Amino acid sequence: MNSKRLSYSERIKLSNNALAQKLLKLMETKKSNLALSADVTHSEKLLAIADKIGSEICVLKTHIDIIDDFTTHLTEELKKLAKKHDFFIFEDRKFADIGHTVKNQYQGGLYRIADWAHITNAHSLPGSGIIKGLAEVGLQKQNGLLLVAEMSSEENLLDPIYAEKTLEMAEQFPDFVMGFISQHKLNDDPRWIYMTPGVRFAEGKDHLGQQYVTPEKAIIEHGTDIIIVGRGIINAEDPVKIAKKYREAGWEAYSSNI
Ligand code: S5P
Repeated sequence: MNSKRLSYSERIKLSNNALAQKLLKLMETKKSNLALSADVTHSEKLLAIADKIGSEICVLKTHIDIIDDFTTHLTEELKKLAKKHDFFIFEDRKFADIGHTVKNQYQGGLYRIADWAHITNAHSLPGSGIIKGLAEVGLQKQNGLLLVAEMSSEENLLDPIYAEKTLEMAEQFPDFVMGFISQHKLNDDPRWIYMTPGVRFAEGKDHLGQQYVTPEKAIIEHGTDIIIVGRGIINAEDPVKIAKKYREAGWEAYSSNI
């Protein structure tokens, strides 16, 4: 089991990443360390769920490229909802190319991710050029980047050495990299924010190799900061009710551990 940790608010002053500071502050005032993975395929459905669950979450995670009827109206409305309910938008783009290419993918194309997503993520696989390319667009907008250090899916290739090298890469860009997508906290540096997907009340797997741990395990045993829950909420009969339960479970686990 992990030892006790600093509170989110104590970590604000230790961070020199603008977005990490804002997120830690928001988590503490809103008392939420829950991110909703809003993996739905229609604009109206995404907006409806963001509006219904927005008050429970600190982060709304999107996969904008699974939306069947995308127009910029969607991202404009998402921005409004983020203001209304006070959450950050995280586009789970998992960039994975050379710096020059990801820069274009981040700022341009159909989705113009950098204009509306406060947070995005990238694989460290291509090397530090990927971070530099994204930072050339994202830093001036005060956006933040998460590096994928570990994955939740079975047989993934992101071993402990890969995670360690990802951490070393992040250390070169603390003003833009705010933390990691990972299953475990990688070290005790309080600047890094850890977000963990593959979280559900019922541990187990789906039929495509996704593996789940409980909110308590993710936060207390694995030392993460934010639980990312998708189908555990989206597919529930009453998503609002279950989102409140995940929020409570996440916050209680954190509160018992500081
Ligand atoms: O290792 C990972 C990294 C991510 S970002 N495993 C994941 O499952 N994800 C994402 O988290 C995945 O793309 C999906 O959007 C979400 C998990 O959804 P759930 O329905 O399984 O909770």
